[in-house]
Amino acid sequence: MEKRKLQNQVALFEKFSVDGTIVKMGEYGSGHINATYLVDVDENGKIEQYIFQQVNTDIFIDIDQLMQNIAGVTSYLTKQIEARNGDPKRETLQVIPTREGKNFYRDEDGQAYRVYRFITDATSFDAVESPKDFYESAVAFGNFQYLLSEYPAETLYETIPDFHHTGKRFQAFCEAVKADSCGRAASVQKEIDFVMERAKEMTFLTDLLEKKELPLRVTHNDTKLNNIMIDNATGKGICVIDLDTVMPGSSLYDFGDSIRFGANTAVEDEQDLSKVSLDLDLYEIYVKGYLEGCKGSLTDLEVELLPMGAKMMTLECGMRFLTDHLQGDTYFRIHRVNHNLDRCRTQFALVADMEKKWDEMQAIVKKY
Ligand code: ADP
Ligand code: GN1
Ligand code: MG
Repeated sequence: MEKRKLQNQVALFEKFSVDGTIVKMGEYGSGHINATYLVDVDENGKIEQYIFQQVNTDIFIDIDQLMQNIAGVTSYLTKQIEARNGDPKRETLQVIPTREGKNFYRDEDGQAYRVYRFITDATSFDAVESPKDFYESAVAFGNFQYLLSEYPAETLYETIPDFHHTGKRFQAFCEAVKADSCGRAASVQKEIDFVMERAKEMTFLTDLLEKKELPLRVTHNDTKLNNIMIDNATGKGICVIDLDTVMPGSSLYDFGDSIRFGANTAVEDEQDLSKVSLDLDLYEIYVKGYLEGCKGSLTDLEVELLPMGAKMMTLECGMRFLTDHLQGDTYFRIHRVNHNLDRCRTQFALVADMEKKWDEMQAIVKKY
């Protein structure tokens, strides 16, 4: 995706139904997919803030469908939150329409843009700074799952088909190794071997979903810690953001991806692999919070397989980073040479550590 220049972004922001003068606009956040800006607008002397995004149209093919999903989910959540006397302006994303009443704007080159109300007085963390934040994020992601448990899943479009079908991700990986389009395969043989040694495990979760032994639910599918806003005053997980991948999926994807990102003792792109490990205390805190947030809605098998969710999501994500490295970094935004390779290595180091701590991971789940 080619990012537009900032001065063009100002003109694009003016397509949206916001009345006031833009006083500040700058790049914001550390997502890997969209181009995100924070915009300060003077509205009759009061500064209001908005998130303005150029949505990644290389990755999300059908923005109409993507925004219909988001509009559907956020208006449903608004009702759920109101019924519980919450504040929907802070507890769910709010889409700001264009002046023509559409939920996104497409420019003449086919690039897509949207605006959300900025969630004020809250923080999205790139790493766990206190165990309490991680616990609160678990409750919030569990609660998100719970609030959407009656949502008509059949009305949701699959914005990225087979997003967490690890078996299909593995096939794509094998094709990337074979094609070796950038001539990088020989230099990452160790990482390729790591994947191949686990080839048999790739379809573990999807087999159970296909056999209906695991239920298909409406899930978030990208439950990184920085996709949740933690309220600065109360420390509660106030709002789940980044709803691009809300689709039918498994609760194990949501649980697993949170562990992958948040219970790692190192950041996702750490280069010193000796710093990478699974923090069992954080893992336990998350198990507790997630189960509380889900309010008893998970089946016994889902609970039993939580450790497997963590391992599969970490393995899959590492494999996706490696695939992108082999294909020349066309998917995840990189900020340095070999960035995706570094990200892949942390994921595999974490998988290896989970395998070592497997019995403890299972024992913790049994406790709850
Ligand atoms: P990406 O798909 O690239 O990760 P996100 O939608 O997650 O994009 O946005 C990137 C970052 O921008 C988030 O991690 C968060 O810090 C910030 N952000 C996004 N939406 C909001 C919002 N409505 N209010 C406050 N911060 C937001
Ligand atoms: C991407 O959008 P963001 O940065 O929250 C990716 C996730 C990966 C994650 C790895 C749509 O998440 O699937 O797990 O990077 N999102 C998409 O950090 O591919
Ligand atoms: Mg994000």
